[in-house]
Amino acid sequence: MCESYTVTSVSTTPYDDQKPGTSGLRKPTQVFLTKTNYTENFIQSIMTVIKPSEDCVLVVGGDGRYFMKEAVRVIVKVAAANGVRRLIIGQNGLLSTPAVSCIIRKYSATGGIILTASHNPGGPNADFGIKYNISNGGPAPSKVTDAIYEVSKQLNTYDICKDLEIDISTIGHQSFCIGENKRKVDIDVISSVADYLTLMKDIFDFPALKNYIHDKKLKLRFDALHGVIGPYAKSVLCDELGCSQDSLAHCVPKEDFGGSHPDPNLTYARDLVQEMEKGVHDFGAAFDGDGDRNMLIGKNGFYVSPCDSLAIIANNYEAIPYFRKNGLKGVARSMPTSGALDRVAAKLQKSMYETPTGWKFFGNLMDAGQLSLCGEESFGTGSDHIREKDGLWAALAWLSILMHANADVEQVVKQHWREFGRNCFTRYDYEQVDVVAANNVMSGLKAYVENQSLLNTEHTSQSHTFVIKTFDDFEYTDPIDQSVAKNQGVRIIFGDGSRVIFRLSGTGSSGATIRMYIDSYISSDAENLEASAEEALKPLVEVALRLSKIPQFTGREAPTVIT
Ligand code: VG1
Ligand code: CO
Repeated sequence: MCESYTVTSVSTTPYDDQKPGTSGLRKPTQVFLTKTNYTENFIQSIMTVIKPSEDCVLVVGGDGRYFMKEAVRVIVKVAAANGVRRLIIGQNGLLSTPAVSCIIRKYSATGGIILTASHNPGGPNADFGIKYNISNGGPAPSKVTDAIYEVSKQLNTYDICKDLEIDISTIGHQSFCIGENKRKVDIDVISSVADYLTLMKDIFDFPALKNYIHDKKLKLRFDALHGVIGPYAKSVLCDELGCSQDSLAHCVPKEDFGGSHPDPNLTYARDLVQEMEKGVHDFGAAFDGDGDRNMLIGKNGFYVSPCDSLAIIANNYEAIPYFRKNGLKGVARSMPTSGALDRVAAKLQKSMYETPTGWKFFGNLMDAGQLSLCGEESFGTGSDHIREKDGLWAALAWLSILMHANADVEQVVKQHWREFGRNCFTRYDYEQVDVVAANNVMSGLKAYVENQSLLNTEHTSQSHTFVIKTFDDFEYTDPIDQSVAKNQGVRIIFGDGSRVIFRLSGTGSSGATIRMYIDSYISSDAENLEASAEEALKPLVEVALRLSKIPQFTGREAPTVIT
């Protein structure tokens, strides 16, 4: 006998703002709290699009932020009413984004719903988010998110099992009977960490890493910024690799991430940088709220740019058992990510793909067996072991490289520059800019794309002269399904290979965020190879600001964040 629940159809009013951005629907938490049925509507829209069949299995979990548990409750009730056969839920609702991807693939699930606004702050006065992933474990492609959005704009009713309440705090199995024909729904609450840990042990040589850390007396510091990675970091570092508990910083997930941004960059993960600067720890890593991003820091605070990190992992792929076994099929980077990877791909004679911003664009290539390793400048690195970027994976990849090279972080990075030259990279973010001003910046740039009047013109700053060779709006045709993504960022490429890119963020929850990306190449024999990247980038930054007129249009003298 199983407990029975009835399905109620509730009438509702559609919303016109439930359009998923670069990575899911992200809004101020207040929107979810105060707009009637806002969550129910969106979950119903997902259900209407995926049309759960009798073998539909969904994975559900999130980064622990405020409102997550409430959202899990809603998902259980609406999914059960819509015919989902089985739900796999992380204990207490906690699952990192990479873990969701891993679990979808491992159990051949139909998809998953991830409750996170990733690196955006959390709490009643910050952000919440909901993201749908498909059966390959990756973020839903645009055709799916567009369909969800279309449904959401016309939704008049949602189905719900109002009284179905489940316990998500205890690992175990529960079954319920739904509706008149007693359709069965199975709910499995699983360990947040176990499946992901098994996968990591498959990819990396844990016993060797443990010995290496022990023999070299390495001191590690992993900072979870109070996001979901805490329990994963504890399990991997302390329980498996034998590190002491003081390797863990901010590793207890909090609903408001302790009041700060769970964003692993030099600004918001300042604490880690300061700790590393003391010279006590050998290797440090910080992760974002949902655990898919990583920032890596070496001894004495040596910073590894995410673009370099990707290129260095590619060049050292044989240090990672998974790649040794499966080979490196091809590599990819998002368009604004620096060209450091391109140089490695050329040396290794591997295919290199340049995709629009957002992890969903890597999925098809991976599914087709053409892509093994990819990354984004936004502190995202990953491989085809799952279909999301993976913060902890990146840290373990680096540990494997350090072990293989028997060198420290700084030595590995500098050796790479000496071999390939150095792509200095920076990103300026202008957050919460007036939407009209942001659009003016972009239309000004697009006018240049239209009329091509700046082609071959010279732009000088601090005795550097840059000649514009390409001024375009990036467009991408997926090599696998031929789908086309237009308007993916205005790109200016100069004669020396340096690049400047402008685009508007698709993950903010209010106002507009302008991102300006600068990628400037220093050849391996240059005197300033190891000098400060900031200095090296100055001339190009100045040219970029002049061309885009960001200060004039936005009234901002300086960006909100520089990474
Ligand atoms: C940003 C980054 C992008 C990343 C996305 C999701 O998008 O630039 O590279 O894939 O966030 O990351 P946008 O549209 O704001 O530039 V996560 O860790 O927030 O899911
Ligand atoms: Co994230």
